[in-house]
Amino acid sequence: MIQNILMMWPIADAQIKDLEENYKVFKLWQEADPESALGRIRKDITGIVSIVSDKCIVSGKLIRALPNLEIIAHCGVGYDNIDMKTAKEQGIVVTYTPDVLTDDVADIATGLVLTVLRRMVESDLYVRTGQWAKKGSMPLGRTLAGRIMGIVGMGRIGQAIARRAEVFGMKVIYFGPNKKSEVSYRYYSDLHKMAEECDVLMLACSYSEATHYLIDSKVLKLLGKNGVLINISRGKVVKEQDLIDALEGGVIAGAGLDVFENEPNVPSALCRLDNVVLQSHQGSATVETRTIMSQLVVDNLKLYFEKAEVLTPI
Ligand code: 8YV
Repeated sequence: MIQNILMMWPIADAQIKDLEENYKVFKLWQEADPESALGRIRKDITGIVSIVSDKCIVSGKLIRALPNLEIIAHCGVGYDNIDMKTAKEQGIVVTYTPDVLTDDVADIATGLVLTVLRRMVESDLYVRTGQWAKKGSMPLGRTLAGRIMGIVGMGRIGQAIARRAEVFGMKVIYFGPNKKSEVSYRYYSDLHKMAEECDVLMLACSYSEATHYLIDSKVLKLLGKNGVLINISRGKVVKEQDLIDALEGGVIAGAGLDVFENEPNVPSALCRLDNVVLQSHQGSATVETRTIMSQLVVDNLKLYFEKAEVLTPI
């Protein structure tokens, strides 16, 4: 029996081709009227390929509308776009792509620390706009070595960021729901205490009810006027308006943001600020990593349909 796969947003090209050679693939983003297309094919669909995107919300309503759905193969390590409760209730197998993107995401996080503290994006603009020649040297940046990085979420990605921070001579501390036996960094069970203690507050946690709006005006005030916030997790971990107020009011020194509350829409207030470096959710966005992530999606689907097994279940 040929399996019918619903793809809501593209993964890497070669892996889409591979899927098309083995299955019937419905590319929802190419449909002029996705609602009615779904209505026509919904009973045939046995698998979904999803990816972290505002275009790819695997809601409870969608899951319930597909009576023969067996597997959701997700391309990403964060899966907050999938209604996991409904998937579990309906007995749907869900897979994701952990580990393979850890280094790339940690690199972007480290790059943001470097670009914000050393004012590299500002300096690039200073040169391009001729201000260097007109005004002379730029205001000074800040040294990384000796600064304290407080990491929220000491999972795989948090640990990879910590290793990089140490190479730059930074001291690492962390906050999370539990102390981790595999690391020796100082653990804080109280986010407020850690925010007060650190210079760079690094968000590397997953998004859930527990981390929704974890970073608000109170945390930012404790981070303080020399503090910097870096977010490579999910936009909704931060109350974006509180962050804008803190940056505009000099409550914190700067921010490096790869993720936003309402992607791909970024508030113009953030775009106007010099002390902020913005990225378009680029954590795993390399040719190599996106290929490996996409291949893992394909491998999970194939193994499931051939042997009722998967490689990386959630
Ligand atoms: C996305 C991510 O998968 O894995 C995650 O949780 O946020 C990213 O790696 C990627 O941006 C594709 O949308």
